[in-house]
Amino acid sequence: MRSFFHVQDIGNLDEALKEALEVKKNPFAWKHLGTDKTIILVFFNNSLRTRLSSQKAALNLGMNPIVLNVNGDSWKLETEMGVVMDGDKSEHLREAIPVIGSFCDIIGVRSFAGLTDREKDYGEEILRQFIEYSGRPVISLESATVHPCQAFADLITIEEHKEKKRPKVVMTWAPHPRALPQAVPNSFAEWMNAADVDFVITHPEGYELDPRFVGDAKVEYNQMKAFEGADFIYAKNWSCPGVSNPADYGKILSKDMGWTVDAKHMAVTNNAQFLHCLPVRRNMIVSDEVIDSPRSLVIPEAANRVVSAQVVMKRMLESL
Ligand code: AN0
Ligand code: CP
Repeated sequence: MRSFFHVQDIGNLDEALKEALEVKKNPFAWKHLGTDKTIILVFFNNSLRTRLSSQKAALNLGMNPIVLNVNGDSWKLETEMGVVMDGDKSEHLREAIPVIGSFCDIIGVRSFAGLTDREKDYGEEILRQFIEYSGRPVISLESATVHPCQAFADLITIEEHKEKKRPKVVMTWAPHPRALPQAVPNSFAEWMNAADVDFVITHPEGYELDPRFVGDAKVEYNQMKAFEGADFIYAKNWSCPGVSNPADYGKILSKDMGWTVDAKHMAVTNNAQFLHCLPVRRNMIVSDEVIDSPRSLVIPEAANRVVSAQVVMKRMLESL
C-alpha cells in the first residue's frame, strides 16, 4: 500500500476486517516486519489517540516511531509555494518533506483543514506535497478532508458489536462551540457506504457534506425520524462544508442544543449503541447519561485505533 487516505486504499473490506481481527488477537505476530524500519509521525495539530495509537501500532510491528510536533519543537513550516518567506516561518515544506523522508520508511501526517479556503482544503495540498516530495508511503492521520484510520477503527467496532447482519447506522451532527473540520464525518460516510450497513446521515439544513462522501447515503433532516430503529448512533460535529453556499465554508451555522444526543433521542432507536471518535464535549455532543451508559462504545472504539493503524502499517511494510 503506497498511501492511506480513502477506503479504496485498503482494498476488499471483508479481508481488511478479517486481518484487523487477527492483528487484534495476535498483535505481536508481525514484529519481524518492522525490524530496522522507522515511521515518522508529523503533527501539525493536537492529538491524544492518533499520536499514541500510531506509536503503539508501530511498536507492535517492531518499528521505531519518531514523533515530530510541527509548531512545537521544529521550525515553523511554510506550506504555500511562491511566497517571500519574510514572516515567522523559517523552513518550507519543499525542503522539510524530503529531509523527513530521508530519515524514515513510512510517514504519517496530521494536518487539519484551515476552514477558510474550501478549494485549498479539499485539494489536500499538504498531504499531496508529502506524497510527491517524500518518496515514502504516507498515512493520513486526519488531513484536511479525511480521517481514514478513525473510520477504519469505527468499522471494526461496528463489526465486533453488531447484533444483526446489516445494522442501521445513523451519523448525526451535534452542536459544538468551535468550528470543526469535516474530515471525520467525510471518512465515516465514505467507509459506511462501502460497508454492508443501512446508512443514514442527519444534520440541520446547510450542513450537507460533499457529495463525493455522501454517495448513496440517505440524508434525513428530521433527527428523531433518522434515529428510529437505529442500531448504532455515530455523533459528530462538523462546520459548514460550503456545498450549497461556498461563502459559508467552515462557519458555524447552528448551535442548536436540541441536536445533543440524549436519552430522549436514544429512546426511539433499537436500543442503539453509541459511537464517537473522541475527544467529545459532554452535554454538548452527547449527554452524560448516554456516553456513560452500557451501550456506549467510545472506549473500545478508541482502543481499535491501534488495530486500524497496525493493519495499515503492516500492509505498507509488506509492500516496501
Ligand atoms: C477534531 C475534528 O473534529 O476533526 C479531531 C477529531 C478526531 N476535533 C477537535 O478538534 C475537537
Ligand atoms: N479520534 C482522534 O483522532 O483523536 P485525537 O485527535 O486525540 O488523535
